[in-house]
Amino acid sequence: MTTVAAKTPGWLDWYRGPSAPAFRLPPGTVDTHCHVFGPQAEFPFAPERKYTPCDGGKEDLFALRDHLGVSRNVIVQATCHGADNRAMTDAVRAAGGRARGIATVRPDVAEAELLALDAAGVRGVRFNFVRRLVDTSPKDDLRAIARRIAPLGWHVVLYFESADLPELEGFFGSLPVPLVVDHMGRPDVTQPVDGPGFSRFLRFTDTNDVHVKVSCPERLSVGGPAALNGERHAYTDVVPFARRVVEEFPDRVLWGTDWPHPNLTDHMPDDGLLVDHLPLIAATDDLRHRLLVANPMRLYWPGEPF
Ligand code: 0GY
Repeated sequence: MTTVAAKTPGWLDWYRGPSAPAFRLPPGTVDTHCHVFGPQAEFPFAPERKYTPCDGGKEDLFALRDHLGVSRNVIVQATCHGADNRAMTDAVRAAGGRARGIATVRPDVAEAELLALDAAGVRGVRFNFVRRLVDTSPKDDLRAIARRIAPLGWHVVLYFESADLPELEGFFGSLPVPLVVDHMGRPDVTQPVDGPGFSRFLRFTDTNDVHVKVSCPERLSVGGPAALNGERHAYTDVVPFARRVVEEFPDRVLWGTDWPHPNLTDHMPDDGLLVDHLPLIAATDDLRHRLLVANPMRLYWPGEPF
């Protein structure tokens, strides 16, 4: 019998009744940042994980995709599954061409496994520097992984805290593959958008041709989901940061829901409200089309019409 581990105390489950967004996503929208958790009985979590989540399997992800009007997903390996990519690749395969994957691999990953991941729809690996999520990997190991994936045309997805960028950016710039950054490099939104911290991130983005996910307002916000004047506007303290990136790098921004929203502790977002955040951060149809359709299609489905 499979032993099912209990959830981390205080764990917040994803929200089962997302509202219908008022904003209609353009046809072909890609959610470039979401995960699957298990289900644990079928895909056990990794022994080295830092948290045990609720289940959030592929059927629930696909139901959310259809509810929101999303066309495609990029499913990012969640740290609770370590380098066991089976839950993620199972979901990518089940999506029948409507999903790509981002894997976690170790430096000694077999060539045959990389090829199998590529065939399943994986297009990159994630390097995670957030210490509450993973034990830090030696940079030599990460360099070795980057060299291994470069011939496949994959990229590296970087997840780090903004305070760590000064120490890491030289290393990031030395990697021989394209770079994608999660959640705008996690800015401190209590600081000015033109202050030294975010300016440094924008310079890093510019210099290294980085793609940036303008995702996770719910994770970055200090003000929280309180609606403004009773309207469906939430997480307004994050808006100036996302808007700045969208306007400065319109051809290199990506969007994602981050469902099932790991490790949130104060509230679980309504994914419909996250969609309604989009017109605030991308003010025109043209900017929204690039953010939601053109940019992710070029990166994850190159050559396919959109
Ligand atoms: C995110 C953010 C988090 C977690 C993970 O893989 C993960 O465990 O990505 C987080 O806790 O900040 O992107 O989902």
